[in-house]
Amino acid sequence: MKLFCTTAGRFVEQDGHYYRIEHLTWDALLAHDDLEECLTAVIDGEAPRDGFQAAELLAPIGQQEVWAAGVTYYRSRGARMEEAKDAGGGDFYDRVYSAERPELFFKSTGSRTVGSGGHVRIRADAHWSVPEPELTLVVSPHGKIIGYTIGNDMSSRDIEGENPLYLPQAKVYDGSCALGPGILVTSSPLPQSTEILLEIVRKDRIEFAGSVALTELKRDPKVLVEYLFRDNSFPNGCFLMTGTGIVPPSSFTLASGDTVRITIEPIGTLENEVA
Ligand code: DO4
Ligand code: MG
Repeated sequence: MKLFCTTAGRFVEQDGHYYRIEHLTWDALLAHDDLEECLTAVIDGEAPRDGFQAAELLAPIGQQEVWAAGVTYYRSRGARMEEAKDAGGGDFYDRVYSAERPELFFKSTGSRTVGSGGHVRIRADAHWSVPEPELTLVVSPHGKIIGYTIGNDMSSRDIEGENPLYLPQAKVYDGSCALGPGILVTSSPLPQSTEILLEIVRKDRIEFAGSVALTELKRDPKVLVEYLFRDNSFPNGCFLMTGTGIVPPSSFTLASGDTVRITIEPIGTLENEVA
């Protein structure tokens, strides 16, 4: 079962049929620990509705905050150590990779987040920018994982590499986050064999492609959520990106007009052009 936010309203997809949700707001939906049961009850006896195909997708976010975990894959650890070595910060990334406490940082709000089909942005004062394709947890106000979506943690690597204390500027700016296409509603963990695929298309050519499987994710999603909820409340629930395991070579930087395509089956594909 999937949940979508569109210009024509909120839709549940089940077995290829789309049902419109009339009475519950997005925030009210994501407050349900038993979202799957709630949606099953909402569509029970309802007829499928037209309108989904013609509508534009919106980011599946209301008042939730977006947080992110970092250095959760070996590939990210290595890339970060390299980018920060001249600033003397490389060691921090090595240490956080193996520490008990994970790196967690604030990433975005709804206003800075775009949905599939929207434009992500690169900072005007950055000269080395990359997408970060990340499995993203949808978490209820009680800290329960109620679904999954795809996230793009757009990052300015030259800014974070100059000094790790610049991380918030490298990570949080208008259009720095994409979520979508919708939410796969399930409380079951995704299989370890699940793959994250990234394609960056430039002028109709694949400029970079990479993939990683969830077996490479060093941290248990439930433990990441447990750390995030320590002494922190999320009255509307939240999104938690789980980190990137795909990093393009250091010679690569995104350019305006590039298309970033991230696929995680069974969630779908998040596709965004760089403004
Ligand atoms: O510590 C820097 C950011 C790490 C990150 O965003 C990632 O590993 O995905
Ligand atoms: Mg990241």
